[in-house]
Amino acid sequence: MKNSDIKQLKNLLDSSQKAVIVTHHNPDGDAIGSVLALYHYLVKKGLQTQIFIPNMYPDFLEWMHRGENLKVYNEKDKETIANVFSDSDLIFCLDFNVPKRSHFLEQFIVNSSAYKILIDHHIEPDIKSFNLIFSKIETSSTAELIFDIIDACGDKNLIDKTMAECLYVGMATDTGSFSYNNNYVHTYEILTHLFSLGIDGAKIQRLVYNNFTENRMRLFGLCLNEKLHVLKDYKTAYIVLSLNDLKKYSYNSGDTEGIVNYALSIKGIDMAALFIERKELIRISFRSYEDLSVNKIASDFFEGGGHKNAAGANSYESLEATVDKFLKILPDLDKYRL
Ligand SMILES: [Mn+2]
Repeated sequence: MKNSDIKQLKNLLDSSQKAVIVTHHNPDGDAIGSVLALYHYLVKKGLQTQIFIPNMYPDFLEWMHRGENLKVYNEKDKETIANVFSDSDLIFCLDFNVPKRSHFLEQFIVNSSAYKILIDHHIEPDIKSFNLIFSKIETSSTAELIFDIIDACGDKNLIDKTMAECLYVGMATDTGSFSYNNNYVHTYEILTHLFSLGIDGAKIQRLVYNNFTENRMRLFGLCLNEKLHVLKDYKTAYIVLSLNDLKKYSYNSGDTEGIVNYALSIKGIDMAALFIERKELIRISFRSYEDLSVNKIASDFFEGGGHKNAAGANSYESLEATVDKFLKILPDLDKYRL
């Protein structure tokens, strides 16, 4: 983090009145945790702040203190939203690297003349689209970056228990509860501070992870029992879910979160993929260990991206064609073990 960037941010915070915070489509724990922590900070700094998210977050994040100004994009509010964006001095873009990842909100970001600030940890940020960029790939989560930025602005004392909970959720969910992407000493230094503010780690873990609906648990059962394919020769395991499977278990957004990690947890497997059929596209999640770059596979074959060991992509071919395409990559997998 450059001193000059922090200085610029401090000046912006002092000279601005209105801010908007946005995050990516299908917001996850890090997206929402980061957005809420920053929201509480900006409010404390005296900024009139509005959060917009492109679509609803999953149920297991519902308990977090979201303040009064969080709105989910809605087509019929388009004009009002456009006004808020154009009326705003600052737009904070959190946990995504290119405007199109914010889906419905992209148009408002691109069209607004507000000062655009990116805070993110995905590779290859689109530098042309933002005025000020805080991008750090080697960090556990965007939440961790939010902590560092607040700290660097000299405002660590403004982080309260509510904000600490939000930051903890971001850090925990982006690291599988500190089971991957978890070798940064600094992550634990931050955690020490968050716990000193009185957060209850066990309670948050329970709220975030141990609150499956019966349907979601049974959907996991289906995945592991019937939908999992293991290709030992390629050290690869993958799960394929059709629209019908999802319908049968009354799928809700977030229900498939974490399934792909089970495939990766099989002994001898170092790459896992999850294919989910949606109405208009196939959503793919990739996970891998160590040197195997699933980010590169996602971008080379499916116009996706993310992190080296955790990436996502969309496919506009059929479910079968998409899986076929994936299977054809496997004989050349060693190319991606960098
Ligand atoms: Mn993240």
